[in-house]
Amino acid sequence: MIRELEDNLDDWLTDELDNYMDDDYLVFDCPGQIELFSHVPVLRNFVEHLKSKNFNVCVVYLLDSQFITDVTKFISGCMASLSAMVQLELPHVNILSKMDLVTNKRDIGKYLNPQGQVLLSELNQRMAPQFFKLNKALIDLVDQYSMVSFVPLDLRKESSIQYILSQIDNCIQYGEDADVKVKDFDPEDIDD
Ligand SMILES: Nc1nc2c(ncn2[C@@H]2O[C@H](COP(=O)(O)OP(=O)(O)OP(=O)(O)O)[C@@H](O)[C@H]2O)c(=O)[nH]1
Ligand SMILES: [Mg+2]
Repeated sequence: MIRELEDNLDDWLTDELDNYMDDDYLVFDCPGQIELFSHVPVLRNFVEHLKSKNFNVCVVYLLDSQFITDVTKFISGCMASLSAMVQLELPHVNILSKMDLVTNKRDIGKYLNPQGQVLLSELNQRMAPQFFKLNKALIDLVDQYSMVSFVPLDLRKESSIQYILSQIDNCIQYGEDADVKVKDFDPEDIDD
């Protein structure tokens, strides 16, 4: 039964994707349930399908700014992002969203480019000693990958949106083909 559903979905998706042209830019807003990115292969299969259709795919992972109100929450957000990175194996942009809700932006740097030792000491201050070893193991994981950093998104600011778009375009190399296309090339122009 599930196999049949998956086949129907594949057929539907194949038909839908055939409607798009080479340089179309598609955005899929995925549901927030983390297990879809960490435990079950459904999104991985979806991505493979897109890649088989020659789409350049990039993950844009949004973490709410409320996650930086508490270092323990922030670490869980980093872990969820890492799970998606490992599971999907795609170019990946992490975004700290809803920045309009952050009133004190003074310490924001430590969350945008997290330093393991700083996070570890804050985590340890918040938790009982029996968790120190676990905290160290978690932070080591974030540090080892040294891939977890965030770009802030403030929807009120055009420049913020433009910056994020440029990061994503860079990841999927959107527009790069356009740069090298010489459609109207006229050999006679070469002498000018
Ligand atoms: N202030 C503010 N609110 C936002 C922003 N983006 C979304 N929201 C609000 O936050 C609430 C939750 O929306 P999202 O964070 O997009 O989450 P969702 O899509 O409902 O849920 P999942 O994607 O499944 O996690 C809604 O009421 C949105 O209007 C933002 O940039 N700033
Ligand atoms: Mg959503």
